[in-house]
This record gives sequence, structure tokens and C-alpha cells, in this order.
Amino acid sequence: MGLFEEVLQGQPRAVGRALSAVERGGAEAELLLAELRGHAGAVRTLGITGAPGVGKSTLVQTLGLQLLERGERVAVLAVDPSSPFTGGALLGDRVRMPDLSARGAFVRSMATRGALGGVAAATADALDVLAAAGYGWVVVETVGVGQDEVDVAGVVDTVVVVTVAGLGDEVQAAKAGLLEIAHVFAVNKADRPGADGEVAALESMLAMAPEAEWSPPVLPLSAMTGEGIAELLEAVAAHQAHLDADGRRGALRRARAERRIARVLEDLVWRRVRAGETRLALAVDDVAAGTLSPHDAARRLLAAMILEDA
Ligand SMILES: Nc1nc2c(ncn2[C@@H]2O[C@H](COP(=O)(O)OP(=O)(O)O)[C@@H](O)[C@H]2O)c(=O)[nH]1
Ligand SMILES: [Mg+2]
Repeated sequence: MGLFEEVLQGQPRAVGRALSAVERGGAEAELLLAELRGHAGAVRTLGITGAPGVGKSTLVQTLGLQLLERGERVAVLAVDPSSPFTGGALLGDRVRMPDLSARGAFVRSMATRGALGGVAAATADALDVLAAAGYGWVVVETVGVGQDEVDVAGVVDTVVVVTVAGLGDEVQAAKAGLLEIAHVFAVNKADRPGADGEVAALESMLAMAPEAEWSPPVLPLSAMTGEGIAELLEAVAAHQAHLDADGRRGALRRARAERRIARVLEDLVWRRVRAGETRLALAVDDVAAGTLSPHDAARRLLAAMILEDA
């Protein structure tokens, strides 16, 4: 039996191998993804993002267990683009979330390595694999600190941004990038003092945002005690229902398809240009010397590439 058939049957080891192929990128991954295309089940994807230490992994566990209890097939992807060492081999995926693994969830960490389009593209491909394998819910944990990390959160349907009370100014600033992608705010560690203040602060920040079709709720909760988790799941379900209405899911699919094409295309073009070392080196010399503008250099390199193909 081919790997793709085993993936379609939902065999965890095959799914793991497929995800390794996706991480590496290249012809093998592209062939596999082509074979899996059209076989995706109805999957709901949920992103959990926020600064390190806010309790994302703990929340993923708590949420995952709730979903399993409801009879869902659950997969978890932990993606940390800022760390080159998130590969499953190093951390041991089962060790990451032992309770979830023990109860039948598929748990896996992702590194980027060579996939075209970077980590966000690889994550989107991984979601395709998991959808084909029949998981009903995929929860993606990402560290929300840089643009790459924000991009990864953008490949899922519903983004939960996790914060806690009393983070420093630096982290508050990082929230700015996350404000726009959040569908739900979770103020975690509400078993400790200060959560109410953080909820109020976020709500007043959101009150200044322009009117939108979806207003993100701000929910105090504790991933540790489980308090507020039911409300979080309700908010996630409400956002999913929002997507299902008025053709929004179709529009989302199109927007996502366009971003996926753009990411791979940009990477593809840059790799091709970089492969033409001499031509690129000459252009770099001229731009550095100030005799050529970077815009003209880029246009010339692109034109040369197109001519090569003709
Ligand atoms: N008091 C309290 N601690 C929590 C809660 N959730 C997570 N933690 C703790 O916060 C620390 C970081 O949690 P982790 O899930 O690894 O955070 P991540 O880096 O965002 O994935 C750990 O020591 C957790 O036990 C919570 O709801 N309340
Ligand atoms: Mg974590």
C-alpha cells in the first residue's frame, strides 16, 4: 500500500511520515500532497498563539482533552519557527503532551527545513495531510512573536491569542501584531490575581478598533484548573458558525489559496534567482556600488529568468 493510502486510513505512523516529507519539502512531498488532494474531510482548525510561557501548551492539552471527550478525532501540531530545534526527534512528541497522546490524539511538532514558502506554507501543507487523514479538529500551537509566527497562525480558521496579566511592555507591543489576527482572546492563569485587569485592558484596546463583522471576545480562563475552558470552546464554536454563514468559508478558502500561491511563488522565484549565482553577484556588486538601483536589479533578474524559460 502506498503512503498516501495509509494516510487516508488515518494510520498515525503514516501520517507522521507524511508530515516529515512535508517538512523536508521537494518532489516527494509534492507528489504525496497531489495524491491526497480531494480527500480532505471536514476539518476545523484552531490556532493557539501568544508569547512564550503564557500557557499555550497547557491550554492545547486542556482543550484537546475536552474535544476528545466529545468524541472528536484530534491532532495537535506544535510549530515554533524561531527555534530550529523543535523537530520531533529532539523533543519527542509524545513527551510534549503525554495525556493527549495517551488518549489517542495525534501530537507532532514541526520544523521548517526546506519546504518552499517557509513555515507557514509547510504548516498549511501539514493541515492538508491531517485533513486527509480524517482528523476532525487540528489544533496548531505557535509562538506568536514575529511575523513568521503570526503568518503561521493565519493558516487556521480560528485564532486564539493567549495572554496573561502582568507581561512587560515589550510583550504588550508584540500583541499589536496579534490583535489583528485574533478571533478570541484568552487571558490565561486567571487562577492568579490580575486577570480581570488584563481583560479590561484588552477590551478597551479592542473598543478602539474599527467596527468589524466579528468582534473577538476576551475570556479569562485557567488552562491549569480548566476554569473557563467550556466558555472558550463555545466562543470557538461561535466563530466557526460565523465562518459557516454567508459564504465566509468560501471567501476564506480563496484568500488562503492566494496566500499559499504567493508564498510558494516568492520563494520559488528567489531560489531560482539565487541559483544563478554569477548574475546575482554582479547585480549585488552594482547595487552595493550605487550604480544600479535595487528595483532595476530585481526587474532585470526577473526578466533574465523569464527569458531562460522561454
Ligand atoms: N497558574 C497557572 N499556571 C499555568 C496555567 N497554564 C499554564 N501554566 C504554567 O505556565 C508555564 C508555561 O506553560 P506552557 O503551557 O508551557 O506555556 P507556553 O510556552 O505558552 O506553551 C508552566 O509552568 C505551566 O504550568 C494556568 O492556567 N495557571
Ligand atoms: Mg508551548
